[in-house]
This record gives sequence, structure tokens and C-alpha cells, in this order.
Amino acid sequence: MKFPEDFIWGAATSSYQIEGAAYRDGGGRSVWDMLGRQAGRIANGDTGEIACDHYHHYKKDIDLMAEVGLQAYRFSISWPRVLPDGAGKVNQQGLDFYSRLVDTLLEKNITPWITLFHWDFPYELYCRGGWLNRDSADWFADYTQLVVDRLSDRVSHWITLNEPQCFIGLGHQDGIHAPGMKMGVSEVLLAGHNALRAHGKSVEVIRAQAKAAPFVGASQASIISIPVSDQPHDIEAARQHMFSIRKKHVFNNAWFSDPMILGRYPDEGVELFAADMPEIFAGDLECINQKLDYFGTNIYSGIHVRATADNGFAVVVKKDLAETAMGWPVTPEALYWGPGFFHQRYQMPVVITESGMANDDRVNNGMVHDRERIEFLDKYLGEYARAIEDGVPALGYFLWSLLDNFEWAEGYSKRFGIVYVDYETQQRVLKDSAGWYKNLIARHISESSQDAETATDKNHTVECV
Ligand code: GCO
Repeated sequence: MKFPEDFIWGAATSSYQIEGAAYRDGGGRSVWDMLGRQAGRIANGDTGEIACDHYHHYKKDIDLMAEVGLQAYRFSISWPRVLPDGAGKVNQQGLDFYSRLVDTLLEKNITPWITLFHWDFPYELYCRGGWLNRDSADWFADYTQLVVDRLSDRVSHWITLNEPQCFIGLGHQDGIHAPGMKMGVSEVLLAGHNALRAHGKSVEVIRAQAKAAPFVGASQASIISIPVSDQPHDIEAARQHMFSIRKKHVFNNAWFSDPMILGRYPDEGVELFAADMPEIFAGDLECINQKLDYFGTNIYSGIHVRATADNGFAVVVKKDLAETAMGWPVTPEALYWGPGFFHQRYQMPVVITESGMANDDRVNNGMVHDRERIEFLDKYLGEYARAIEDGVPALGYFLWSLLDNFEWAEGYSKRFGIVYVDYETQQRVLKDSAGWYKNLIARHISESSQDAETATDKNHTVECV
């Protein structure tokens, strides 16, 4: 498989999933801290209080990143760690932690990609109405300003929101993620609208205030439609399915991305939600519709779709697909069709901001033989390379995840890392997949530099002639 010369190879994590030390050193509580205190909410009663204790082990974790040869590392800032009440009083110790993290990454030549919000919403702001409060967009803008002031001299890659589909859909509609609400559709859409406004205002702040020229996007939770054949009618059916909104739910591909990039909510959703649509104030859509530099998408799996006789689409359930430990089907073609369909609709270069799998990993004589993950990555990346070969501009890939970590409602029961974490001892073990990824990155770098040399030789030849 071949990737563009300047392609970015990275791995991703998020604050609540790895940091631990949740409200230590002056940090505040997040909605995830509070959900963890409610019995029966998280598998095995797990919480993120200690997690991978990355807050104290970040140096050794960055050594591991360097060992794998990562070029970029995507992590998130815990909003309540830097603003314990979500707004107002600043916790300098929290900001200092991220500043040290950035410095240590840069020392190792690893480019930081910062996610501003990966779900640990400040509990104090939740008590003031959370995303239902129209002020939430300004709270987020002020928080963005604080982070940008402190870090943008050294950081230029930004992701505003991670997966509004999840923190609004799973958190406010289905009640399985924090804050654990099961709200009516109109409240869910209002919360979503304010989160979109928060994204817009955050991008405005980054563009206006960042010291180093910023590169900005958001990360969407993407469910990919895969055509059952290469016939044009099946491809068209999959494309339609991919952007359709059929349920009164926000877990879909268009509801958040269309306003961000196209400046309007998708008609099909507006019709379906009808009276439940939130009030849209003058200027809201303009604020949400900021120029972005790339389309960030988190892709884990896809659904097969075929055309029907009446030019519609139908889902085809394939029974023979392997599944990950999350029970998600292994569908490598999602990394072919996903980038392709997104690029076609939004006309932007793509970055895979997350992709990977949970596996039933065990340590054996100090090693973790995660053959399943290697096969998974190999097949998925092969499809991504094929998309690029077919003309999709794609800038990078962030493997989810660097470390095994707190998998939200599943607690520590699911392991997504290329590094195994022993939660009792906080020891890390590079899994076989980490070695595989290291080789892939090294090979890519050496092939790219050879290609560059050949290109320079050719240029010389031309010049001489
Ligand atoms: C998500 C989140 C990650 C998850 C990962 C595996 O995509 O749901 O961004 O935090 O841990 O995706 O579920």
C-alpha cells in the first residue's frame, strides 16, 4: 500500500480515558466523574479516576510514542482541569500539565493535535443547563481562548469537538454516556445546536487568536455505507443511505457535518424533526459554518447497502463478518467508501482522526500477540490507500488508540491500545501491533525519501537538458 509522501501517521487518546488524577491539582469535576458515581452506569463499576494515570506517566508514554515512531499525537484537553467550574477561575496547574505535555512531544518531534472537547464536560456548567443553555457556546469559546493563549505558540493542529453524534446522541438522548440523560427530541436538538454554535465560535477564536497559523477541523463519528457491489446503482444507493436521516435521532452523518461545512441543516432531517427543531437565531448558521481545513472522521465499521428496484436503498446484513471485541463488524471497505463519500459531499481533504479495534488481548511471557489487530489494521489501511489511489485527498491517519484505556460505558473491559496497560501496576507493554505500526511508519518514511530523491534526480536531469 502506498500513501502520499507527507502523509501523517499518528495515534489518538482522550483526556478522561487516560489521564486519571481526575480532580487533582486543582481540577474540577466533569459529567463523566459524576456518572461514574452512579451505580450500574459503567461496566464493573469502573471510573476514570485513575485510568492509565497518564497525568503522572506522560513522559514514559511519550517515550513509547517515540519508540513507535509516531509523527503526530492526538490528545484532548480536559476542560474542567483547566477551568474547574468550566468558566471563570483558571487552574494554572492544569494548563501547566498540557504545556509540559506539548513541550515533551515537540522534543521528540511529535506534532501535537489538540482536541478541545472529548466529552469531559464540566459538571458545574452541566448544573447551569449544560449544552441546553445558549451560553454554552460562549463558555466553550472562552475556554478555547484560554487554551489557545497558552499553547498556540507551539500547537497549530486543532480539533474543536469530538463526535457530537455521541456526546449529544448517546449522552443526552440514549442516556448511556454522560451526563446520562434521556431527553426529548426537541431538547436533544437544542443541545446539538448549541454544540454546533460552540464549534463555530471556537473556530473563530482559533483563527483570530492563534499565534502559529492554525489548521482546524472537527471529528465526526461516522457510520459508513458500503455498496454490496461496484455497480453504479449500488454505489448511489450507499451514498444516499450514508447521508440520509431516517430516525428521530442525531446519530447520523449529515446532521452535524452539513451545518458545519455546508451552512445548513439537511432538509430530510428538518422535515423529519419538524416541530422539534430548535429556534435558529439570525447569524447562528453563519457562525456554525466556519472555514475548516480538513474533514476529520472516526471510522470503525460500516453497513452494507444495496439498491432497490425503486431507486431506493436497503441494508444487507452480512452474517459471516468477523467482529471485534466490541461486537462491531470488521469491514475494511469502510476506509475506502467513507473517505470517498465524505470527500464527494464536502470537497475537503480527509483525516482519519480515529480507527482501530478492541481485542481480547492478554500478556504472555511479557508479550501481547494481537494478530487480529494487525490483520485489521493491514486490511483497513489497504482500503484507505486504495481510496487515496482513486483520488481522495487524505492527509493522515490516527490509530485509536495508543494505550488501552477507559472505554466509556464499557469501563476497562475493552482494550483498544497498541500498548497494553496493566491497570494494577501501570506497566505498559508494546503489543505486536505496535511493532507492526512502527515498521509501517518507518517503511513509509524511507520510501518517501527515496521517492523524493528520485524526483530530485529527475528534476536535475530536466534542468541539465
Ligand atoms: C469514540 C471516541 C473514543 C472511543 C473509541 C472507541 O469514537 O467513541 O472518540 O473515545 O474510545 O471510538 O469506541
